[in-house]
Amino acid sequence: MSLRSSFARLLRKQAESALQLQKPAHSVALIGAPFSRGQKRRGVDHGPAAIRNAGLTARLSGLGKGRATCSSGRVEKWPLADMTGAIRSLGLLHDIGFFYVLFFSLALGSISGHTRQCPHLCVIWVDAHADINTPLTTQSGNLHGQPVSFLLRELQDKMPLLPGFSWLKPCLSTSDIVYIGLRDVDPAEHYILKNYDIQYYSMRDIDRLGIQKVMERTFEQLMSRRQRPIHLSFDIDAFDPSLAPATGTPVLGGLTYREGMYITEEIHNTGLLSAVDLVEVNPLLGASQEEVNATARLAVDVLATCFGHTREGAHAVFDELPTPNSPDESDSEEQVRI
Ligand SMILES: [Mn+2]
Repeated sequence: MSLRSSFARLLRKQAESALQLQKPAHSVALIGAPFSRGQKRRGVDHGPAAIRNAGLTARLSGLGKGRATCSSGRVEKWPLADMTGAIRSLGLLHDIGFFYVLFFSLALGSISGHTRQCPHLCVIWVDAHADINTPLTTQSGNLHGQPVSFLLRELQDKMPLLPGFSWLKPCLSTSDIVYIGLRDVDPAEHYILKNYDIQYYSMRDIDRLGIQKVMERTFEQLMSRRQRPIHLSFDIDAFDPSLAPATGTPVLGGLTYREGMYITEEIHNTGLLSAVDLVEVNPLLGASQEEVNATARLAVDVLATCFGHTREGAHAVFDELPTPNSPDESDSEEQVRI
């Protein structure tokens, strides 16, 4: 019996712990938004596919955090539009755990939809850019540099009425958002950050305080009155271009790999992460296939860490180490290859 039965026992044990881990509390739904409007560079609409091809689904499932569901919800039909419908369709998942949204330039729609599901959410915005120009201050005219201004209640008297945006209701206050990683901020954006008292940690602040302090202060700021769901908007250009070259607006001097992973580890550890936008992976902008792959792999690492991968090891498969012998197996021919 010995070897076979211990093997069977081990398998059974693994199956049991796998079943336990399939509690829906950690379901993850993925929505690709192959969308490139709102800016001039094409190719970012291939970002979701590149990230999936880099093994995202398997990686998330492998964390033992339940099923990663690749939603059939591709949102290209609703460019810039209200994502409430898509997010509501994930509402069931959300009631019992995480959902996860993979977007580009659609923070407008995803945050807007998410706030209707979770009115008291807060936003952590990790990006080289503040994306907070108003349509009247933007230098590039790119909508992808403006989404936050549309969302903030305090800025509404500075916003012109634009055709096609009537669905959008401002849903965040300036105290609901914290920026991390800024290093390319336009003058009007700087004015807004300062004068509207928006909390931000530029790369200089990260140099000065260290990433651990930055995360501590971020949570203090957002959770001081109460714990609330977190919407993470993570632009891959927050990383240094040496790590994430395949992106539209790279800026030197970005996050190191370790700083990026620390941010998402800490967010995961709060247990409050409710949705993630991972944006701006652009496979057409890598100088080589290797650059594209490196950027997509980095995105997968960010997302895996959001959902429980840790650098100290994810122990999901084992809740207990197998012991060598029960008494009836003491004479078994357990073999060790030497
Ligand atoms: Mn950016």
